[in-house]
Amino acid sequence: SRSSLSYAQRAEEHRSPLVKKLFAIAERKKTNIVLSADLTTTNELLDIADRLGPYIAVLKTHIDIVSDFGTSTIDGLTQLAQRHDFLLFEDRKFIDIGNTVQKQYKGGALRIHDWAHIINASILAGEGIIQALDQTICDAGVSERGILILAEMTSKGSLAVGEYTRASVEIARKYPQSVLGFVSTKELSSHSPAASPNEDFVVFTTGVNLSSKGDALGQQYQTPTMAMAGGSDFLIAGRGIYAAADPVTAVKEYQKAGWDAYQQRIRS
Ligand code: S5P
Repeated sequence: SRSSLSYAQRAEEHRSPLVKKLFAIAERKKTNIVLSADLTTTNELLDIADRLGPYIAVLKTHIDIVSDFGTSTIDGLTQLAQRHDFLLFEDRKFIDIGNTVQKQYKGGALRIHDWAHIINASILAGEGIIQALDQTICDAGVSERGILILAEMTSKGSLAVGEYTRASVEIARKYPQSVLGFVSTKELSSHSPAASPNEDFVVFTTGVNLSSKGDALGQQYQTPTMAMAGGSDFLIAGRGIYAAADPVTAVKEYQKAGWDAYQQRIRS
């Protein structure tokens, strides 16, 4: 099955240039860690991206929480992504009607399409949102842009379950040009009946922490080992890394845990 293949094997067979690049980065740097860099000033964000960049495959941002956001934020992130060989994922969680999300993605104050390789979106509003983002990506003719559908959420009482999650997978299948996969707690497509044999969605799993089970506001964690065993491909960790006493030591621990679990999976 897909989860016993290496990133290199999947890179070779994947049709998306962006996924090929993502898997190639993972192999080169021996990391499946996505740093959720939820810092609130440009200096702090760029500083953590520079120090932890060598150990991660993707840097995930919430660019709207950066209080002094500006051109230097984007230029800085873009330069660091090149220097340290990682991709940029803006965790904007688009959720509106198609016409609105096109404007939020392509223009506005944040210019997300200009700099973020990966974005995510929810299907609460139906298929039109994915159709809209797909159209923007295809029309721009830039190959290194893709969408993850937020098919589940890690917070307590999340309503993104069952039929909603199944619908996320069905919609993803209709937009192979732009939808790379999912943000979910586990691999989803093999549980769904219509899976075609060469389908290969990438699974990003958030709510990953080595030492905590959750926070006071409903966040729920699993460990890197649990997530990889569930078919995850990339592990998103935030406070477990950037809020540690020594973030460099912490990111190396997550990198090792994620990579060991990956190697165990492809060997079994
Ligand atoms: O279901 C989700 C989806 C996301 S993208 N649960 C999440 O926690 N996230 C995001 O992952 C969240 O917005 C935050 O940026 C990160 C988790 O951060 P941590 O500090 O709890 O690891």
